[in-house]
Amino acid sequence: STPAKAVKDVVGAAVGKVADALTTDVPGAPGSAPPTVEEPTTRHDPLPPKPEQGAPQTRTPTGAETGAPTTANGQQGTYLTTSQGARLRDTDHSLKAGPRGPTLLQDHHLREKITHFDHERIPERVVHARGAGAHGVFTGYGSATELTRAGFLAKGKETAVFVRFSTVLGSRGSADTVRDTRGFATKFYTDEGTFDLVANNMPVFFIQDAIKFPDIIHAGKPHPDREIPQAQSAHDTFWDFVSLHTEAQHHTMWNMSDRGIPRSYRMMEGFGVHTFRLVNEAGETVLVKFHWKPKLGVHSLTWEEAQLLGGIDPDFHRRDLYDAIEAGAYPEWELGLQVFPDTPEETFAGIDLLDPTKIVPEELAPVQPVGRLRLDRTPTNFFAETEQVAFHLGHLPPGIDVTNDPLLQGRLFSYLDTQLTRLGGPNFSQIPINRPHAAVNDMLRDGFHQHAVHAGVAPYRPNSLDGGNPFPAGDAEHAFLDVPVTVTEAPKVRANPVSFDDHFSQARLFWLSMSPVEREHIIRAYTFELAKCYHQAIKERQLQCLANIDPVLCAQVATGLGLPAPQPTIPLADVEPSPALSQIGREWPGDGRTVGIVVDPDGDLDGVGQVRRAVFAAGMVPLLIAPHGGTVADLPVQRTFATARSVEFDAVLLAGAPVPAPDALPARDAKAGAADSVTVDPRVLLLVEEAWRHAKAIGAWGAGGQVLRQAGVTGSPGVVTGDSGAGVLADVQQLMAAHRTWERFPAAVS
Ligand code: HDD
Repeated sequence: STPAKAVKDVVGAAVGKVADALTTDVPGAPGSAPPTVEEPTTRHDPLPPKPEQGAPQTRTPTGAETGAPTTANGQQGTYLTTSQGARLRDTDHSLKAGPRGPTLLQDHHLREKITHFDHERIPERVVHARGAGAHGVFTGYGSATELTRAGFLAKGKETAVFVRFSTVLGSRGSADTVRDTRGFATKFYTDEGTFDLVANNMPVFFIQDAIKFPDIIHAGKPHPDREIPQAQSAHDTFWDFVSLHTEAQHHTMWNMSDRGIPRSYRMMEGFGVHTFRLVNEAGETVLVKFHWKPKLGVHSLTWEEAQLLGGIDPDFHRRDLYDAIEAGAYPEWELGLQVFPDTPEETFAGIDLLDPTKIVPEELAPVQPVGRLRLDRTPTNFFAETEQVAFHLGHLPPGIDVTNDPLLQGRLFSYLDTQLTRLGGPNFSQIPINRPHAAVNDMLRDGFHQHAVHAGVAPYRPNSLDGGNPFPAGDAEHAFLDVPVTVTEAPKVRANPVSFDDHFSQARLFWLSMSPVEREHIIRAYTFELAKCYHQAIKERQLQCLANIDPVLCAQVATGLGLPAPQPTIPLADVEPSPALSQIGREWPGDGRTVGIVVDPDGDLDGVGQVRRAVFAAGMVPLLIAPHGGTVADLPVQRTFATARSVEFDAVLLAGAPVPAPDALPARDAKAGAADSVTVDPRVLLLVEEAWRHAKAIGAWGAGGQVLRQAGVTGSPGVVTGDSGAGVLADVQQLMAAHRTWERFPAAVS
């Protein structure tokens, strides 16, 4: 044969081998064994992102649209591909030297898949690692236009926002309901540049100078030797620090109050903490503090609920936020300002506005609403949005400037710095969630993860080669204005102003502003946390701090710890309480609240159907709890006696007295005095007992009354009975407006 024919034969044989391999080795290919599990085979495009959930506007740092296909969900086309777009026929088997042979290094798909997986995690945030985010819209009222040139506060102006709520101490996988401060960080994508309001749900901070931030966080984080406890302040190092470093006492008091265990992210206030400076078109300035006021009011869990939820539903706050938004119960807040004259002293009513451990009571400086925030979209992808969002106090639009608060000054350094490690370099503002919606033309170039294709040759100023671009803007073009505040000539010192020495008066103000039941909760929280400490000296030192705040508080906690109550070492501050600090005594809308409805298959199922519709109509979420899943008389069952726990519900309704299901826990005898002969499923009894203990509204009609009797709660405040579900629900709704039936809690102090 000719040489040409020989080559053809070899190629032909090789092609034949490839063809054999394709027909014998590929699962699902003709001739191979049928797959044991049936996969869907109809080909279709990837699921689109949730409605209207594309990435934020895609712009290059030069402000131009990228024109690239949207990769918001990173998935295009029907077929599985490599990261380079080559279609793949198999991703379940590595390329091996025979079915039983070693894996070949040349398997580029295997290496790409595993290498990418190995690098999926980025460092979690050094604080605020655990969080949940949502998109929304901010609408200005126009009431602040005389105070600031910031355009997003103009009347009717709508600005896209992303908000991330968080705990502070815990790691990414920690529980939501721990006792801790909550972060409330808002990114306003304004036309004039991004504004980040990096707030907390408490208006004060542990320290007055940012140089102490590593200290307080080292003390609050788990002990360095055993790395326990997770996401807790109830341990020695935390109390060691705050008892030695008494400026932390005011913030600690907030943490020990019900504010430390919010019912929901939707029911928290937010505070910018620091005093900021606003500047208007005329160049006039005022000092302000930012406040977020939730439409639903400020509400908390009880400590026992928080603890149970840590095990039963560690994602409670996340779930609550997403469920509410997806159910259309969009959380809302008003942004408000406390406004102070910009005087050289930077004080108001004797309170140092640069001291972040101090509030200005709302009774002295009312919070003036300037706009409304509504969260109406959950993220499409947690990592891309919630994890990669990067906040920074230096992200300021024209019209808002900083003050000399030494905590704020240090934060201005820390937030940019931390993103360099966390997000892998200086180009994190190009990540979709961080991209400004204002045009960007910044002369920053190159660096890791540079996504922009910059045009031009002269990223410097002045230049003649790029026609002088980019040009500096002036007042007419709404440039950012560094307010020309006079800096007093003074020697360099490492020292605080004398006014920063007052560490106890406002902790006392907070304590005195609480209702009896809120004080009781504070006492219990201190007692719990200090009882968890091992070192006697730390408990004694913290009791000394409490003595300087209030003798009653100190005595109660000392009793709980079995220690003597010390005498104050300073005169008790003579302060006026601030009723605005109390969470109790008003009525609030019930949007998105959950109502657990216990269904007895032999009970009033028509009534259950009506009540369920009425709960929906009231903007709340009915969850049917039945002995088994599926449906009961065509009603969908969301929880079973095995999966339901009272902590999930804001109120419990009983439409019957279900007898123990086959999988029930061992029952105990009915309470003395309960005349009913029927035994109720013990899990339903537990549900009612816990709901009662947590001061929640409970309602029953028909045979449901038997459950109340067996639980021993009939006639108790906040427990209603009636002939019809509709009537009972109306009463329960009324009770829910006050959040809890407060009189059920014992109040040791008044
Ligand atoms: Fe901070 C994150 C709020 C003081 C350093 N902080 C962070 C977040 C919130 C706050 C809500 C989470 C942002 C997000 O969701 O990504 N921090 C506050 C408030 C403070 C405060 C209200 C006092 C008034 N923080 C503070 C100080 C420092 C930091 C004094 C450092 C000197 N904070 C950081 C940080 C974090 C952070 C290390 C961690 C992750 C991040 O920034 O992006 O830079």
